[in-house]
Amino acid sequence: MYDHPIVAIATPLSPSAISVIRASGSGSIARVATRFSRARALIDAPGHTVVHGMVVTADGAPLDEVLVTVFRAPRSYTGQDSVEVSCHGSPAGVRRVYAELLSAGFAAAEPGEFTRRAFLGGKLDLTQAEAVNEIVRAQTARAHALALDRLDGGVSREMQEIRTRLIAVMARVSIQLDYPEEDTGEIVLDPAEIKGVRDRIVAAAAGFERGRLYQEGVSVALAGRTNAGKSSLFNRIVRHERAIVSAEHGTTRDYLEARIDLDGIPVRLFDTAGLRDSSAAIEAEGIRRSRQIIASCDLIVYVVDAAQGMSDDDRARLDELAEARPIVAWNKIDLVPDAAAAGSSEADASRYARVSATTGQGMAELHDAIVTRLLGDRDTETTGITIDSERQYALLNRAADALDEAVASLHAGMPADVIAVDLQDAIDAIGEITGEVASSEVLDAMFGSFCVGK
Ligand SMILES: Nc1nc2c(ncn2[C@@H]2O[C@H](COP(=O)(O)OP(=O)(O)OP(=O)(O)O)[C@@H](O)[C@H]2O)c(=O)[nH]1
Ligand SMILES: [Mg+2]
Repeated sequence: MYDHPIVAIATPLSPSAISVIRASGSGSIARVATRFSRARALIDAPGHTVVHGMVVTADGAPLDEVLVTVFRAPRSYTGQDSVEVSCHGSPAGVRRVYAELLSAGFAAAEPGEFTRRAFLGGKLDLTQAEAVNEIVRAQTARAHALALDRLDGGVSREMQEIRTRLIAVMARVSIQLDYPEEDTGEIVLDPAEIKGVRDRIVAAAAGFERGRLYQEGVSVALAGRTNAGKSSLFNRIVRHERAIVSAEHGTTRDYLEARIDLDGIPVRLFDTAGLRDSSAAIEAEGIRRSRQIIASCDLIVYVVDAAQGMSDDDRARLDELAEARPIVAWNKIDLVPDAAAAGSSEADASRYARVSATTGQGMAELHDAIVTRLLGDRDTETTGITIDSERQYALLNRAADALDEAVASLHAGMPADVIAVDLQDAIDAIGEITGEVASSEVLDAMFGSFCVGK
């Protein structure tokens, strides 16, 4: 099972220098050879070599000039015989070559099927398989580097160590269960030992918050009254005259969005319509939409016109938003260089920034305030592993809960079989993270989210 020949287009279908069609499974090399001008050369090619030739139809008509890379089992990504056909990157041409391979008896690959085969063939564990997908989806260099570390097995190693320690504890409980007559004393289990493993699991789970941040990114909204300089700040941050700026109040109607990279965190930055009571229908609608955006963002930068000072209106809006703990940007500081005293008695650097969208003054401080807030306490431990997968996070929590139960049972003097149940649950949960224990439903759900051809 899972070794029938499959094929997929592995690169996006848009005009490009080269596109890659990938095939794997038993007999895949011979099958490609039935549509290749130099069949013999391909069939005889050693693994990790490249054969030049033409893809041809069953009747021998040429379709494209290609390079075929040959991989022989078990030295391939999937562990099976595989080929990668590098064609010219014309979407129409790539489709013709692909169709020809289907007619040669290949099945179309399911999403993630290559990686699923790699997992089943013992080439990767589940954390590494997920890392493959995370690498493909990474939006910033930092997210990419973190995912690459997971592919290297950082998470796997930590999970193996945790599981080994739990199994050692379990072995002692099992002896007690199997030979109760041998030793009538208490179980030789130290709650502190279980607690130690539990803390390690919790630390790994904390790495999820960090992983999420870099992989999924966050949304940040610029909010404030009309004319405070939100659009000017937006343009300055995205380094592009993107939003219309004018001295007229109510310039921005629809909110604008830009994607930026803040120290490796992928950020969706929103410029919004200035908040004021407006009877004009279009502006009122823009404000309504902007409020929705502001409410849904992870972080709000509230822009105050420092030349005007903080108005009662600003104070009311800030009260409304208090729960979100907005960062307050005092803009137009170039007009009022001494305005610090006027505004922030609490000169807390993470909550206030004095900036000028016009001169660029204070932008680095604003940047730092935003990044500090986004990282919060998430980046305190920079050497720890990061986790991006909800699946892994849920399993870590399940394991930690089970160990909490085990510790509580120990303290309550429960019998060994009760403690064994919780220990086993924790061991299974950690085993599911790496895939040592995995059902086909888990695999279906996981690989279904991959790209075809990965
Ligand atoms: N001197 C000075 N003027 C600024 C600064 N930032 C913005 N302005 C001016 O303030 C006016 C309003 O700027 P915008 O960026 O359009 O303000 P906004 O908050 O987007 O306004 P709405 O879209 O109406 O809500 C423009 O005339 C800008 O040139 C600044 O830092 N210093
Ligand atoms: Mg604006």
